[in-house]
Amino acid sequence: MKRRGLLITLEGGEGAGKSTLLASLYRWLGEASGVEPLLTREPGGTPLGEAVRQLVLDADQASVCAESELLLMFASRAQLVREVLRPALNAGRLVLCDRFTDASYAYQGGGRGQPFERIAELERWAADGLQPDRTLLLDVPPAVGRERIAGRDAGHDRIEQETVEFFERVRAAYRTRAQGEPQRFRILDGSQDPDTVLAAAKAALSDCLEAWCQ
Ligand code: Z5A
Repeated sequence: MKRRGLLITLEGGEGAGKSTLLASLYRWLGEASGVEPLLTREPGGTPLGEAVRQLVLDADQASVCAESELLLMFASRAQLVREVLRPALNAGRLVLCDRFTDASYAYQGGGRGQPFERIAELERWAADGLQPDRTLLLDVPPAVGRERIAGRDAGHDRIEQETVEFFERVRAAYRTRAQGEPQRFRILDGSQDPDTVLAAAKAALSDCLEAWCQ
């Protein structure tokens, strides 16, 4: 019988340590599974998605309305699902995705106040109802995340320029989703040191990885 794919997603607020964890987690997943995982991200992951990313995170686009922002995130996602994720999962691959639909519930829903039922409708239609098998939520107080990225040379994208109150709402929405779907989500304390976070991430993935490898 053909092996089905495994979709793992990583979520968290700004400066939660996703990029840091992703690099070591990717290496570990490859070693532990014996196959090369596919690494992708949102917004982005396809030529169209990367162009959308440039546009939607551009700090000079100050007047983007919440509806446009939500639709742009889903335009990138619709393309990623059809061009990359579904084909990879149908081919039985292990996929690690930096953010997915939960980010739209957290940022555009929690942060911007877009109705969750509207996001759910877009999820069914534009994202083809695709659900991750496991989602790791890196949880840090927004003040900690903000402090971490304060001196970054690359500057701050449009969304990173939002207020601490915005990121408190994002965090609350993420936590509510995680609490509502305990089989899929694992909440990791992102304020711990990187080695401890990596160890917690490995433990949080071991059951689904083991089942998938059988
Ligand atoms: N977005 C959205 O609004 N709606 C959607 O549907 C989707 C996305 C999909 C792009 O995301 C933006 O798109 C994002 C949400 C929005 N906007 N915001 N904010 P992204 O994932 O590309 O960018 P990001 O979330 O802004 O990532 P980031 O700021 O680069 O943070 P990070 O990847 O979580 O952190 P990091 O780069 O790994 O670490 C930041 C610093 O902290 C760095 O100096 C590290 O060395 C340090 N660090 C990392 N881990 C630790 C630990 N454990 N301890 C101490 N220091 C640490």
